[in-house]
Amino acid sequence: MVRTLYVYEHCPFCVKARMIFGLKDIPVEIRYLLNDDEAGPIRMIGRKLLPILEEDGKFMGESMDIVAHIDNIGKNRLSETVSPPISDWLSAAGPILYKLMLPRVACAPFPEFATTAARAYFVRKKEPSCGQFATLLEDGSDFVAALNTHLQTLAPLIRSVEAVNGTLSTDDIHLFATLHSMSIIKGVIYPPEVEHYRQTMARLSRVPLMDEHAA
Ligand SMILES: N[C@@H](CCC(=O)N[C@@H](CS)C(=O)NCC(=O)O)C(=O)O
Repeated sequence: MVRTLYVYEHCPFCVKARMIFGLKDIPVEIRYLLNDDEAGPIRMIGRKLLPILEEDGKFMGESMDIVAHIDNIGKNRLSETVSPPISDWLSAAGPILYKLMLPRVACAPFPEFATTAARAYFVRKKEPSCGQFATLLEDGSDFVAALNTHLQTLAPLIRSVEAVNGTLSTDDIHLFATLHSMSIIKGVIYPPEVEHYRQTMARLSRVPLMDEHAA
């Protein structure tokens, strides 16, 4: 069966969908769409939202639906046991992360921004909800400090570097996607347990971190 996953490199939801293929060693072709390509996703699922999985000519949106669908193939399913402190940690990190990540993503050399028009589309679309990127880039040091404090509280929650709760679960999908987004922010200090976890998950899921583009 031929499977194609349409993604943006920076997108945390796309990271979630990509991860399950790596974790389960299931082949998939990754295709990047330009950020201003509205017609493609709308033709596939009726709205401009990635990730989208194409399987035998059929299309599926929603990252966690894709995760569940691929997880149902073969052995080694994700555990259904999740840990409330992990979702609490993620909810608290989200608002800080958002304002730091989006302006940095907008400057990175990702395939979804291969044209000037695609990059401009992203900025135009995200700035209204997030604030002027130039201003956010000028001084984010308080936000970075807040993120670093928050990361200290994640370290004791990591039970294994191969699975945050000891057995792979959707908590790993959500947590790694957030750490992946964080990786584009320079000055973030990862406690050793978190560093080991994010490097291990990048390897196991075959989704590279964005460290090299950190700004
Ligand atoms: N609930 C969706 C959310 C997906 C989502 O928000 N994707 C973003 C990219 S991170 C998107 O395609 N937004 C439209 C845009 O960027 O124009 C999922 O989990 O797949």
